[in-house]
Amino acid sequence: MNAAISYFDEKHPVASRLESLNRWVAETAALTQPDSIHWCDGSEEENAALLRLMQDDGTLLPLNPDTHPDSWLYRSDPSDVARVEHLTFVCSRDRDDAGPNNHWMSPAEGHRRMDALFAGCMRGRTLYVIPYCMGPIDSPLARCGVEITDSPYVVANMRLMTRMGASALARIEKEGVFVKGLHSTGELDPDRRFIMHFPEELSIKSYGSGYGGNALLGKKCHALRIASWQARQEGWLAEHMLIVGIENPRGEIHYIAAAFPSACGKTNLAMLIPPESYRQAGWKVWTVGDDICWMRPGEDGRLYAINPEAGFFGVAPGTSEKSNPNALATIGHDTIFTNVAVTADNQPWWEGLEAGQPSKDWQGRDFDPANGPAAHPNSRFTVSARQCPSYSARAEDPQGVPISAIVFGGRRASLVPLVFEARDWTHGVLVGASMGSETTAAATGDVGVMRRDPMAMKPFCGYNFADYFAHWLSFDRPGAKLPKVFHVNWFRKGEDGRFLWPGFGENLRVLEWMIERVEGRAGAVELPVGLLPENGELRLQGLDLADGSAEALFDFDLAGWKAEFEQVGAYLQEYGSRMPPILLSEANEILKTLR
Ligand code: OXD
Ligand code: MN
Repeated sequence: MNAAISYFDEKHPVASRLESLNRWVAETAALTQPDSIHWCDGSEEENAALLRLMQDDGTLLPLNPDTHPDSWLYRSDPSDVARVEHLTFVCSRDRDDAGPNNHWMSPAEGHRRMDALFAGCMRGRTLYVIPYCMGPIDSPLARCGVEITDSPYVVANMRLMTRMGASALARIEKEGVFVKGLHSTGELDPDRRFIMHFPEELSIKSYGSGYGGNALLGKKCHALRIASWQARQEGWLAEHMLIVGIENPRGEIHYIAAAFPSACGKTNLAMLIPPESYRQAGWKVWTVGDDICWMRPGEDGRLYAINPEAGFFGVAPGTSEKSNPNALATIGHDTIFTNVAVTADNQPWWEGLEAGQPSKDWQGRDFDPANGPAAHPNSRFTVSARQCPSYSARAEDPQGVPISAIVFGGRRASLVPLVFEARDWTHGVLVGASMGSETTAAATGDVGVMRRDPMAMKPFCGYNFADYFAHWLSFDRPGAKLPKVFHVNWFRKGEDGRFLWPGFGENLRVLEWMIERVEGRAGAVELPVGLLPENGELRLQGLDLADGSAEALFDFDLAGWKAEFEQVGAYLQEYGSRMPPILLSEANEILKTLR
């Protein structure tokens, strides 16, 4: 008998009616040699047993049950705390399909390297099979996958971040198609760590990291890299965007999708609490998603979006009663914290929490400021979205929500104004394509370095950016009722190095202007780079801005913009003949006007 098939006996029962799934599990087991196989059903009992197992072996430490019931602390290996972009590959048959924006390896070489790492790696461990669905289980926009992992921490996180277990398996068996994700934490050796994507095979192999972005394969690997490839073939978009509903005093809700690079405030914007005067006037904010957005044109020509995730894997540092009270309320119970510090009474703690004091740092050492921050700058919380007080009633709508505006935004200390609007869809695609932002701790490498991060997808687009921009442009077709496109910059600084804009809840003022523009009720002034709010149309009453800030936020630096567009032109040229000519000419026209 085939060695692979011997994995299906009394000890390793067949658990699916889908032959291709059983076969893949058997082949993987034959390669990785686990002691046992567990098919996850997603039940409460299963979760409780896994949590108990991890508590018993010290993987999870219980937090203060009075202040944070049913919540856990996980301390990762100190070398495994963020995404590893330099070790992340797209293995397409043709190198040009992956594009200059991705590291590439041939599929044969990718499999060879990964299979060598996976050989025998699960000896002494349990192999978990996690069927999951990205998106509401009954949504035509949702897509399914199966992750095989040897990490119970991954199982517990996938349970919070996706619709996982029996219902997902039932959908997979009905559809017969699923993304295959194979993961092992391996020996956590940074020199034996790779995250590889095989988009033509709808498969992922990830070895040597337990960190969320590398190991929860439903998230970045499936819902962005593989899904962006699938979306191009099937006529939709898989984006690194939050989705938020803004309800005005008339009770109308506009849904906005916004792309910001990792750790640039997507979670805060998605959970925004309106300023007091707006609250009194009846404004409300509804959270649909904080990281990923799948959109496709509906019959009425509008774009409809779902959040493929079921939970938040949010950055803890900076989360406070002031910056994001909804997030704090969300993570008050049933939350897994990763790499945060703890107080003397065992509550989770991080820089910017503005309450309590750290006693032990993220590595479990007595806190000593000489060792650096108490919580790792990329420490995280994993929690079900259903716990969020502002969770939208439409978040589980299988048809998704109609999108009124798309927002791009980077972290730019200078040049880029608080807000501007794109003239039309083509200009909007250029605005997204030319996004720049300073790097953050969400990926290993230098922090604070300006880089081009088109549509906040630099680390996540599973194919050539030139083809991706062409795909975006293709949505502008007869009958389309596309959202307006905007660009924001919450991070502009004054000459004294301080942020000019207070951000957080006050960002609603900027969203209000966008909505007024969508409804045709606000004016705009045209500059070469886009449309800016007409004087007085951005509501600033009641906002305590420092003298000159309101002007400085919109200050137009002609020489700076010329330099910016020269760089953007050169950047787009790097993609060669695949770059859509219309994008190059649009950038050129702007440069000419600036000159
Ligand atoms: C994330 C990221 O975790 O973008 O969402 O890194
Ligand atoms: Mn993200």
